[in-house]
Amino acid sequence: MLTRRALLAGAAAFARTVRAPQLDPNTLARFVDPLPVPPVARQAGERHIHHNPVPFYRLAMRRFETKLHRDLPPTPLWGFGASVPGPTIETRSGEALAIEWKNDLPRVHFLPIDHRLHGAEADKPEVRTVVHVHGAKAPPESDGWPEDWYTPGKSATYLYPNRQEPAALWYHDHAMGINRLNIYAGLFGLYLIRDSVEDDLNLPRGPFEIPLVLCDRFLRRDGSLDYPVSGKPDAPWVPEVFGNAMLVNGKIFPRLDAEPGKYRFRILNAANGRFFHLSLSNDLSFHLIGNDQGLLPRPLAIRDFVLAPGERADVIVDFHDCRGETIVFRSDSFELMQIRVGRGAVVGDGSIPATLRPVPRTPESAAVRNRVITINEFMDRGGDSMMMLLNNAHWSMPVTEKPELGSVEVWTIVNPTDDSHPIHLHLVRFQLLDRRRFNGEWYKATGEIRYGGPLEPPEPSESGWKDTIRAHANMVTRIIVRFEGYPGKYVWHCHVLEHEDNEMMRPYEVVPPA
Ligand SMILES: [Cu+2]
Repeated sequence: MLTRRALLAGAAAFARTVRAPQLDPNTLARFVDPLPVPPVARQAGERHIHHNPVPFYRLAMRRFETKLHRDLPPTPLWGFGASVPGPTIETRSGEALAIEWKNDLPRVHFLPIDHRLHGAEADKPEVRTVVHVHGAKAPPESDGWPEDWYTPGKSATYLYPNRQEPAALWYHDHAMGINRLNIYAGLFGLYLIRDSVEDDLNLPRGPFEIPLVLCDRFLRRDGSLDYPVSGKPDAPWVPEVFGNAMLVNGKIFPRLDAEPGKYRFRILNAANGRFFHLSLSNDLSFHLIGNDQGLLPRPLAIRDFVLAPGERADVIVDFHDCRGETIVFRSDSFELMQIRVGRGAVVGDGSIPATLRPVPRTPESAAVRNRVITINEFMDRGGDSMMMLLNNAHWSMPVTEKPELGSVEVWTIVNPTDDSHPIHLHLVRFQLLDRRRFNGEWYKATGEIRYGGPLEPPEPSESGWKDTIRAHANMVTRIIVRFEGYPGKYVWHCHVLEHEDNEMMRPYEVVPPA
């Protein structure tokens, strides 16, 4: 007799094999949809935490359909609330809040699960979620441990103390072994922390402050999401996904009607694997004012910059001299969004201050330990990437990184692979010390680091506080980290989601000082 679960799985498999043809996004009319801005999350009451009332939010993950472009049929997505990106959480430094993350999703997944991956075995429920706020200094029980997933109908309530400087964080699914599929389906949104120091800077705000959440997807002509598969039916995992349809705030080729004033754009790369290389078609400068973990000491004028998956950029663009112009926001040859600058007078667009906020450099002498971390890639017999590891260790092996609470460590990331990997540590913020080219082939053969270039200081766009760092191919990347926050178990991983789901994630444990 067939169980209900087997019947459902069979139906899902059938739906996957009968595929509509893929969409060529270049056939879509450009810049016909206004840029949507995700709604701000609304408080749902208060919760008492240690006898103190804190704002309470409830965000449900649901299946819904939405149009990604005027001329496409609605796309079935999974998102928070009723939008992708989900509602933006707005909060302030030092003001705690609680969120109930509710799983109201269907019981069958609509994207191809690979049951060979650790944590996604066939005996696990297909649809599982657990939410992590990327960049949050949260206690371990509220961090979204990848194995603390729960199934449809269930929820988890997490407390966020927000004892950290203002920054653009983001929330997303982190469920073991299917995180890449859940995020591809739409389970992500922004989480903005502000404070009075930032308020006093008079940065562009209100209608002049706009989030730009970037991602790429493959779509079918019927509008549905297409997640690529390997071609091996029992092993559908692919090592990377680079979609051909670029979405900004959930729209393909949107248009922003702007005033000829200053705009603050909070940019997030929420893609599974694509690195965006961003610029404006008229070569107008971005005034970079912040990155992952908040404001830089002072603005930096840059013409272009790279954002890897998980990274954020906080930029001001001044359209004052662009009255009547039409500008394209682009990533290399991909057109992401059009900006049509009006001709009217501008009121209340804020300023670009000369200085922003002190970012004291953590001296290397403060470090009590230097941990050397290697990135290891394994190929199958056909030369295809099969798996990537951190320090040659699988997820389930014992914890090896146990920094003491409050201590400072240098992590030296040795990457002899041919890919750049964005490495993210939960809980903490850190600074990039430097990078240095080395001979990856020699290292793989001998285990010895043979440098082939000088020390390279951080790029301007990577100065300041980071929580995700690009470990470039054949480079040694050094970061300095102070393990502030809470003792307990956290994770660190590559933010290329296909890598993360296939063992490129490890636990680490912050231990009380001896
Ligand atoms: Cu990676």
